Amino acid sequence: MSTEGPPGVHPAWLPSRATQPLGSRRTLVHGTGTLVDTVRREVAAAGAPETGEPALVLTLTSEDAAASWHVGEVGALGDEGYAIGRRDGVTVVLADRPAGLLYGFFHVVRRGEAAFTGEWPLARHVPAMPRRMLDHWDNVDTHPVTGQVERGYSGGSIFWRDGALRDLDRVRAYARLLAATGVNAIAVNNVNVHATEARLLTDRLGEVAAIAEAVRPYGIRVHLSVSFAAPVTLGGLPTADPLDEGVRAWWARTSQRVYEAIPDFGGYVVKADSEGQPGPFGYGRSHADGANALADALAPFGGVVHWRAFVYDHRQDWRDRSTDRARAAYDHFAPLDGQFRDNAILQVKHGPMDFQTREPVSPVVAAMPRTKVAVELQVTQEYTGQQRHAVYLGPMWSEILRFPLAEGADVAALARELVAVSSVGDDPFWTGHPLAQANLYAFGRLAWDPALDPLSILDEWIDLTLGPEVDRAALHAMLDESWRTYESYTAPLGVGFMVRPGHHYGPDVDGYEYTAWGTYHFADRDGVGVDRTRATGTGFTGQYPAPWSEVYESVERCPDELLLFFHHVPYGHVLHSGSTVIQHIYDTHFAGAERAVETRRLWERLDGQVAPDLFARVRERLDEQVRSAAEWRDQINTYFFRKSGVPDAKGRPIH
Ligand code: BDP
Repeated sequence: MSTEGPPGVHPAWLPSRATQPLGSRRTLVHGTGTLVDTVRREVAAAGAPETGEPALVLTLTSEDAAASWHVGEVGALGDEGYAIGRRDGVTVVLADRPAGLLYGFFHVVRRGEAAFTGEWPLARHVPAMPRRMLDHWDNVDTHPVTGQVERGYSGGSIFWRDGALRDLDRVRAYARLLAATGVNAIAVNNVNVHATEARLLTDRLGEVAAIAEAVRPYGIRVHLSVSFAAPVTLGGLPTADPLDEGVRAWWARTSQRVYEAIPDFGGYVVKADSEGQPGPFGYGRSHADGANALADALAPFGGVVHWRAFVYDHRQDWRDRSTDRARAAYDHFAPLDGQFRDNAILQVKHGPMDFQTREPVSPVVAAMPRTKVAVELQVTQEYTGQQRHAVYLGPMWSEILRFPLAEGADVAALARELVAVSSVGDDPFWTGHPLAQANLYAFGRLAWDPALDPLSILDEWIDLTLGPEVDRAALHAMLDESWRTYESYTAPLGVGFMVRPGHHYGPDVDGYEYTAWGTYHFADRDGVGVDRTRATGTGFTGQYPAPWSEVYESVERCPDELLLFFHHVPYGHVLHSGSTVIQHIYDTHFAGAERAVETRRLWERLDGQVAPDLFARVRERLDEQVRSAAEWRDQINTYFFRKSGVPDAKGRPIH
């Protein structure tokens, strides 16, 4: 098995170099099962010798070889956990189940030489989230508006080309990369299910089975986005009413066939009654009725339905200030708490709007204690620079996961699962911008352990991908603050959607201001921001538990970075930082665009240290980032100068 990945594809964080520390050391693997065999193949591919004293032992706890390692001390390791320690010159990985052994193996790879030095007691590692999932928004065909991968910035799909399933070598290499981060589930197709993709559930099911077979050796299960209208469009029934017996029987039969083809199939992902997708509202039913119908069909086989909470009216009247898209998910779903089946998981975007650069955490995450909630992030950088801007999202996600939304519980504790929209395509660098790989890597690592430091995760990625000798300081200087840098030259203080409509790249302050999408900033000559207070606004702040309902309600207590998300304030309003809103806009936009220039300068230090094609690709993207950041700076500053008439206190050029 090649460890470098398929030809023409740039190795990502698991080139053979990463497994080199194993190459000179004898390794013993004890246990049986598909994933144990995968570990054996990995060890062999790393070139580990077959004779001599073992330096690494990977064993299931049920094997005799585990007996001398005080297994009892670390307690149960579950389906995916492992324990790792080192004694008498031998590193040991123990796991109760084969998947744990695989994750333990990748732990050794991550640590490199350090896994073979010193002595340390057994330490237990179990994932915080039982499912760590990536949703691909891939179409089989190329869609006339959204292309083949919706919001994809890395070329075409790794699964399909020209309407047919591709050679799956690349997918096998992808599964290996994902397993090394801890991801254990993928949904293979777009949540907006078009006619061709709908058939993956029925007559094209063989393609899904082939993908499942390709990723299975790395512990990854396959899920499928399905259309709520499938009983009508595929089954020829007169209705898709979730309470109709014929409809329920159709889902049961169809799901049975899926499991005959793919015994470890994960389940369905559903976007219903949202942005034109069909759903239970069309039949006068609730979203619990809708989700439960599919959950019941999957339950006999152990499958789950991921039901998305991204449900809102995208045909709003922009003149009506009482409507608020931020409220929609909570308004639709919070009253249904307790009504969802055990195998129905409500998939909630991390913020109340739509993956903006800065949003508060969605109040839905704390509002449904009797419902299993998955938090959804976006690895693909739809609103954060589209893989043309170097933006490391680890710090943003870490902030979200650690946010203490409910009394005594942060988001990571409230969520049962973490899901993200994938950023991978058939691009030679996997993610378009080579540095965007770090986001994919960080997603898996944070889903495994949300307490990890995102900057240490970045170090892991640098070591594994670019090697330990590269100018790490330059990379940290480029990436550590890059999310905040992007925020500073784009939309200020929690205001969102100042992007060009449709493709969402580049500035267009009023692009969505007078449209039906519900994404407003309400800038006028006196002020800017959305009043979401209970006192005078949309009442959205009331969806939060204390203390956040009060913190966000209060213009004095609201954090600066979310001020315009929650309040409409005059341009002269003084922030906690001491600056006025208008001066903050000017200052951050000038500074952000300068930091983009600095980022480009820092990359030059890596010339000669990384592969020339990789170096060139990043350089080309940085040129675009610098251009785009200047464009953002000029348009945002000019817009607010013309609206407010307030000149820049520092006298810089604004037209
Ligand atoms: C938005 C995207 C759109 C997706 C939608 C979703 O612009 O392409 O279909 O989210 O999550 O951010 O369903």
